[in-house]
Amino acid sequence: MGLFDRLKEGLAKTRKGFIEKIESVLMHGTIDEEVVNELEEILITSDIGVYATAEIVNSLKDKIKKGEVKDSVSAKEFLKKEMTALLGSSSPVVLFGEKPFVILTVGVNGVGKTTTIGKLASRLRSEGHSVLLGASDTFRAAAIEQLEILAERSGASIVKHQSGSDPAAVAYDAIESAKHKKIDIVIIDTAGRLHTKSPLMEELKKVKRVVQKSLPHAPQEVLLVVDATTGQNALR
Ligand SMILES: Nc1nc2c(ncn2[C@@H]2O[C@H](COP(=O)(O)OP(=O)(O)O)[C@@H](O)[C@H]2O)c(=O)[nH]1
Ligand SMILES: [Mg+2]
Repeated sequence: MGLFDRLKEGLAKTRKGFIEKIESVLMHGTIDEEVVNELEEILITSDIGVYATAEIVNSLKDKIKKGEVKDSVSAKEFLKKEMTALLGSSSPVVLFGEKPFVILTVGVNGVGKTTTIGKLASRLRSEGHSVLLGASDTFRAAAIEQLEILAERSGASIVKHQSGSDPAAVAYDAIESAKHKKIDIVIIDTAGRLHTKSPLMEELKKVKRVVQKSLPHAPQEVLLVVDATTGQNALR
């Protein structure tokens, strides 16, 4: 096989999705120790995490021993049930403290902070909460316009200043306005920053300090947005 073909084959393997990998292992119909080991490897390499994988594999082995899982069909059924159970179900956001409940978003550039704010705002609105967005990303071009569109779509209010203005001042005004209008939740959008860029990290600290001048226990929640493809390491 030529170099190019080998490369193509290698890439095809990584391209194969998680479900496809599971299916190809279970294709043979039988389920024995070797198949279980292969499944374990897929779970680990798909970033399910060591603990969760051990839990799934151990209960799979247990089911096989008891004869409750005998073939690939019942194994697949079992895996599906087990993994859905591990994910758990979503529960409504619990708000606490004096109104408004303030959520500050942080994360590196382009990770999806603003998009996540839009989704979160829609969900909170659908749960019956009033929401105000603070456009504290005054740095990136069009960041304010992006947030405005998301506010409009989700039925949230917005507090914004001019592009390039002080993010902390926007956050302060957002909270003041929310207090005045008795709004339940404020979500502050911020400019992306790497933890290594110290002036920007200082700016984030300032946002927090200034926010606390308006509402001492705020922000009640800091939402770190990470890229899911980073895997479990993002939590370290
Ligand atoms: N594939 C994918 N793209 C996303 C997701 N969330 C956001 N994006 C895109 O990533 C880009 C940056 O998102 P944005 O929310 O502006 O990131 P921010 O800089 O952290 O605010 C945009 O083009 C989004 O459409 C996601 O979950 N999946
Ligand atoms: Mg953004």
